[in-house]
Amino acid sequence: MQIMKAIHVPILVSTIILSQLGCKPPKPKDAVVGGDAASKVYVAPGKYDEFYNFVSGGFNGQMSVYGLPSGRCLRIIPVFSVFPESGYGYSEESKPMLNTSHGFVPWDDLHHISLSQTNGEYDGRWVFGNGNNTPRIARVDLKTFRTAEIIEIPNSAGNHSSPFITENTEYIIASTRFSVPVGDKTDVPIETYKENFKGTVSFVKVDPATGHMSIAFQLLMPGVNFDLARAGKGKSHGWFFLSCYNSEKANTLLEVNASQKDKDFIMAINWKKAEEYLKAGKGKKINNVKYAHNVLDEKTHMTNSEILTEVTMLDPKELPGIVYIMPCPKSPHGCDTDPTGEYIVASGKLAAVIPVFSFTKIQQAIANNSFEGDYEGIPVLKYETVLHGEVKKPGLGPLHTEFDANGNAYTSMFVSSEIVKWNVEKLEVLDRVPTYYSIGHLCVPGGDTKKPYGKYVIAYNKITKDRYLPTGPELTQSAQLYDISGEKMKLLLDFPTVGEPHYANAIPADLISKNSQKIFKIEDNANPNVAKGEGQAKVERKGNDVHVNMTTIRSHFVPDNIEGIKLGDNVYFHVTNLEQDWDVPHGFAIKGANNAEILIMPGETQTLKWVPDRTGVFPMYCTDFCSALHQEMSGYVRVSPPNTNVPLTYSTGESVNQSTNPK
Ligand code: RUQ
Ligand code: CUA
Repeated sequence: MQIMKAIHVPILVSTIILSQLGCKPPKPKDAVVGGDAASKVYVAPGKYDEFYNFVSGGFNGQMSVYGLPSGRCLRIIPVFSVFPESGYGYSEESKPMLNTSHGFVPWDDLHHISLSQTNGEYDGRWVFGNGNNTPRIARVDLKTFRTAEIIEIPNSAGNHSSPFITENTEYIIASTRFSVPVGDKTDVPIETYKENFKGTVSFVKVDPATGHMSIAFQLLMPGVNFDLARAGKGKSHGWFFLSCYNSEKANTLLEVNASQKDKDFIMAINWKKAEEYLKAGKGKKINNVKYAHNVLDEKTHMTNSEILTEVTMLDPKELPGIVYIMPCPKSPHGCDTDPTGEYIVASGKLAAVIPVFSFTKIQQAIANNSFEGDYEGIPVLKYETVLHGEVKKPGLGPLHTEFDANGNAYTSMFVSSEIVKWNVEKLEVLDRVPTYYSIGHLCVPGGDTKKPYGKYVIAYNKITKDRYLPTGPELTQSAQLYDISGEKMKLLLDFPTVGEPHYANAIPADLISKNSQKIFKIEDNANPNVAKGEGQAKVERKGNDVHVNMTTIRSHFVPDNIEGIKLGDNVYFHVTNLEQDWDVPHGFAIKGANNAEILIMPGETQTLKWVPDRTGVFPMYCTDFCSALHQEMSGYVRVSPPNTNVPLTYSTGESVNQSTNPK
């Protein structure tokens, strides 16, 4: 999140600016918390939280899951980043998930998440996240809380405006932050930005049965910067609204040069119309692209990665009726549609008002051809004709808006460090509360759907300063929970978060907990190297590769003594966890492996590749405290010189087995 350097000193600067605006700056850190706050967030031992809060991790490339109202961290889900805790991105099965057209990219910047929806409400099946840097979208399966699929987005550079979901999860929509040269000629002078640089908006289809993603089509857009978006809902279902800045098309010093005009754009996209053109064969096949598509196979627990080479492009300049432009004050960031689908709220980072557009008026203006001109061949609607109205004096630096079920909106104000509650219909400010400090995103449970659950708003703050015990130069990121059940918002709780949270969703716990998978059935395990019982454990040599099909059960490995490995071998430990009880993982680690240990869930097979770099005897052990005799869960592997005649043998207890391919 970068706006201007100066606003990173929030109190000082906002005091100055706010005194001009007549709003009050946040009070110092010990602002009053209501006397009943503790009981409102207290979840007694053994009791459950009411909501799961899925929070993006920003620069850590992960998602984290909190219980609400307690703010307890329940899990970190690795998505775009390797995760030593589980071996995600290290095990042979999971490595291909992080494959891209640039090769293995084990990190990213995850900003926004979207829970899957049916009829505009959360259905608890999947949660999607964006990779901001190497443009990617991930799908996490909420049965297992695991990343099940990642698709790369071609013709995109910086997948910030993503992933936005339509009301039946028909599409996940992803737009490029940076416009770049698109097409055959990409090696062009940067100063030819205005002629050669283009933006794209990608419509990623989601298979309703499996969740599998594929790029249905892309729209070729003017070379601006796309920022944030929301799909229409209810009456505006079939439309999509997208904020963009840099309508100046600057390619240097954007801080100044992209803030010249007093209006940038919200784009309104009629995706049903785009679908018609696509059906009518108006799309152009583009074959100079390369993008990875990685899917986890639930039966083998392995990820398959393929590189795709084609997308279909629609050009709205030539295909009228797909895209319209609405002028919008000053570098809009958040673009949010209210639960009815009638209102589109645009938050201009540098604007003094919050404009609210009306879907009905947009439709009328289009029908009446009420355009003020065009921008690169795309019709521009007149601001006044599509405006429902403006929220006056909302605060400073509006970023994002969420909604409750009673017609109210909650907008985060980065510069004035507050949440402002206002009525969507009347555009009246109703309440404001300080946040500590410099709020970015905010989340109301269901606040981006047709049926918000309300109850709370959570602030995800950029600056922590004096809220927690100091931890050196780097402080924890902070979320804050407010009660919104009454007229006035009330601060209940601060809780630390992981990474740098951007957007988050919160969903009633029972929509997910009832489907939570407890084990993988061992009889369904189709991993090619599974050992479904200790009798199937074996060690085999294939040239320089040695495959150890190993089992774990409390509290031993089979085999636990292996000899005959040679220096120069690649050793693959395919470890199957034979347990069939909930919450009994085993881990596997071997001395000298320059890789993570791996954690294997009941019924699962995971593979650690080890390339020994010296001869000797190497202990291996279980890394997860699984039983009273966990410390005994260990074994030895002997490595000999390349020309050794030590035969390849393996054993557990007394009986020693000769490998079937001892050479
Ligand atoms: S953007 S605040 Cu990606 Cu607002 Cu984070
Ligand atoms: Cu298995 Cu510890």
